[in-house]
Amino acid sequence: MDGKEGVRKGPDMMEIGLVEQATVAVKDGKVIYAGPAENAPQFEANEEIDCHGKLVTPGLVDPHTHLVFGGSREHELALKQQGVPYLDILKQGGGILSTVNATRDAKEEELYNKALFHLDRIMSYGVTTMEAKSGYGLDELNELKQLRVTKQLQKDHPLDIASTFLGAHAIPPEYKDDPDAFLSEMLRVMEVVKEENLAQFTDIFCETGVFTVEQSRKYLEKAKELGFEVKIHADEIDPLGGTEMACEVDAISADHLVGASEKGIEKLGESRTIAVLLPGTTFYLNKNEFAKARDMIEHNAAVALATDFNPGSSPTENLQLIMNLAALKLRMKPEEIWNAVTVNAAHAIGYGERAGKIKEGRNADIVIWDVPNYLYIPYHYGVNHVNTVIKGGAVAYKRGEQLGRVTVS
Ligand code: IZC
Ligand code: ZN
Repeated sequence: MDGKEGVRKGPDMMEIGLVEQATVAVKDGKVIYAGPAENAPQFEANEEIDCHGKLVTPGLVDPHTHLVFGGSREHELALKQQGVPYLDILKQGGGILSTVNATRDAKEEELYNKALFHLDRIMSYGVTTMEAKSGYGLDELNELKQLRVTKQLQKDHPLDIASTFLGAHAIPPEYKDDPDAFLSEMLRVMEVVKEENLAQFTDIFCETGVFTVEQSRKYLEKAKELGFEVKIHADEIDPLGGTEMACEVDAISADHLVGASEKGIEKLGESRTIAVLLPGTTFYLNKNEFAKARDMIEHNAAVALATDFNPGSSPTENLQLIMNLAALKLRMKPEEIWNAVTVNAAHAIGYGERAGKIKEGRNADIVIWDVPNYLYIPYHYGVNHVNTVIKGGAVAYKRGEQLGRVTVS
């Protein structure tokens, strides 16, 4: 249940610390015992939850989402069916830029209510800690607006949320001919983000038609000078060499990596950079080539998995579905998948010492599943297996009971 310390790289991803016939005891929101039932001390329990025949795991961690946005992009589905590539839709002013328009038009309160709706749904699938990126404002006013919504949600919602400034997500029409000037402007905004403590991480979309590897490297180096840990959207669609660069700048995570080169994969194994893979996006972009998870693990990389929840390339809150895709499309083993959505996912967002494990002294972030064993979830797909989500010792979601916090108009 606890197992090896630290991030789990390569063969260590097979270690899950499984305990059969376990007891978990919780007091004041913290785990005070986790281990074999037969070794558990006598507790005076106020409340007991019978988990016979059920699986109990740490709360899942979703380390890559674009949680706060206006509008939706269902009209792009028809374009996708006609075979129009994602980057072409963006080039024509759609895609990310269509969400930027909708986000700029939305009031803070609308964004808040919409994100809250999605957040409740994310938690209902077993997630207790996650990351949320900005990146649909692309100017000071609207980037800060998104980040303030995230900050308010951090205060109001039981889920723990790590915040990432993704001002460098696309080139807005105002800067179409001068991406370098746009990046300079985002570096200026980043200083405000730092002063107002609105994000722990900085991220950039390094991709054909967006930002080059060299632009991204410079931008992330500056972000580090400002005191941010850095992340990168790398080699998602075209293989540009972003994976190597991410390792060279010591990014905490490099995300997507579908087109990672052999050299990039080797570097992941030698660095502390965690490979955050997003097979839901590859599936939803209708691609045949998925990230080379097996090569990465064989080269001793630490792999994590995330939904990439966003209105364009991955409209799903369901991290369990990502676990199924990881099994079938990334050929990851069930043990590796569990580490990728718990321990490694937590490390990818700086929560390695706080989330991803059921461990004495830690917050009691626990999921009770309606399944007989841990192999079952990567196998039985398309439904929600959660029975109960416990966050910080309190029941935050229970199957069959409405959360009912908000209505979305
Ligand atoms: O809104 O399409 N890839 N950013 C980079 C995204 C996907 C989100 C989006
Ligand atoms: Zn993303």
